[in-house]
Amino acid sequence: MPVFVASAKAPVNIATLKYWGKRDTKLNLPTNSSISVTLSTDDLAAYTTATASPAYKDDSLVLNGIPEPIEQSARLSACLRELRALRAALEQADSSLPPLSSYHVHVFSKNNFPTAAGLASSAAGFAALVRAVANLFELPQSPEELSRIARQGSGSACRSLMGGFVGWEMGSKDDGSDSLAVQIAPKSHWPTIKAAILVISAQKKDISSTSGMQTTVKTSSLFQHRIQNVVPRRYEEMKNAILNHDFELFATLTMADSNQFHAVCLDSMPPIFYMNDASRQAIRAVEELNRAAGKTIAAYTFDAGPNCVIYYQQEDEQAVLGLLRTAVPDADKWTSTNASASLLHGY
Ligand code: 2P0
Repeated sequence: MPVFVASAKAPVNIATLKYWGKRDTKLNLPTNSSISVTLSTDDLAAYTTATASPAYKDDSLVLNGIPEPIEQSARLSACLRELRALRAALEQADSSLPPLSSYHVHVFSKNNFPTAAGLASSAAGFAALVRAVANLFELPQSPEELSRIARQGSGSACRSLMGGFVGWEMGSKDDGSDSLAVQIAPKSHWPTIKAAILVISAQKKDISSTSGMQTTVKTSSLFQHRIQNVVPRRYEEMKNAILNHDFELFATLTMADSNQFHAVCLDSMPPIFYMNDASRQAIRAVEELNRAAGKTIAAYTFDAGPNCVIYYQQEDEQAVLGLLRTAVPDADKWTSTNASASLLHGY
């Protein structure tokens, strides 16, 4: 019996304007728009192969060689359901197409970075899965349209379907049809921006993003201020900073937004701590670097974990990486424990 095969790769994205909070937990509809930069290094990407065959008895997912219980994943089922519906529409329009929408699929995915340690593994994972199955089904949908599906796997996954600088517009519709990712600018627009990643801990985080953000939505008053008064304006400011190549503004907004995201976590009850002492040391090092340079040449940002991402421009690479290696005592250890993923500058 025939087996149909397609593969895809999707990169990690690191938010510079953070997604934190859902207005609909089933559809992953956010309480605010967000912005990210897609990292282009092959070291931080998910690689997925999807196969379909009339011989398969069920859907299955193997992640880094380990079978995952697919039937328990409502998110995965939602993505497959949507992709099958698009394929079924194609088959209805062209009866010569093989009926892949009625076959089960087997999905094999691997990534080479710490899963669930705040390095956006679910973002790359779901983006690669949606792209691979869309390739398998030969779907003509654009990355924006596919981002609507990837969003249902993991919110931040919608931003990993395109490169460069990406916005996720929260949308206003209850069905989520207008909550999707848009490319603000391709990588070629500002190719000199780079990202260094300090892997402070590869351990799985204590509190998942999904449950952390629900605690925040329910309990934080600072969060209400953030989504109503801060993010809408910051989204426009950051977008313009990107379009104008204004690194100082981009960096200042990025750090402010990371700080506010972690402040909102602390304002939740019970409080959520994602950064640790080494994270704070990295912040101090970047502050010191910018002070010494007399201008903002580096921006730190932290997601739902202690690991630090630092954005800088190519021309400042020596200053930025040099200072970090000396000012952050464990940097060499991070580099040597996991050389390809510890200290990266690949955007
Ligand atoms: C972001 N994070 O914008 C923010 C910053 C973490 C901190 O997107 O529940 O894994 O799957 O939609 O996408 C993490 O949230 O959460 C995240 P779900 P997701 O990158």
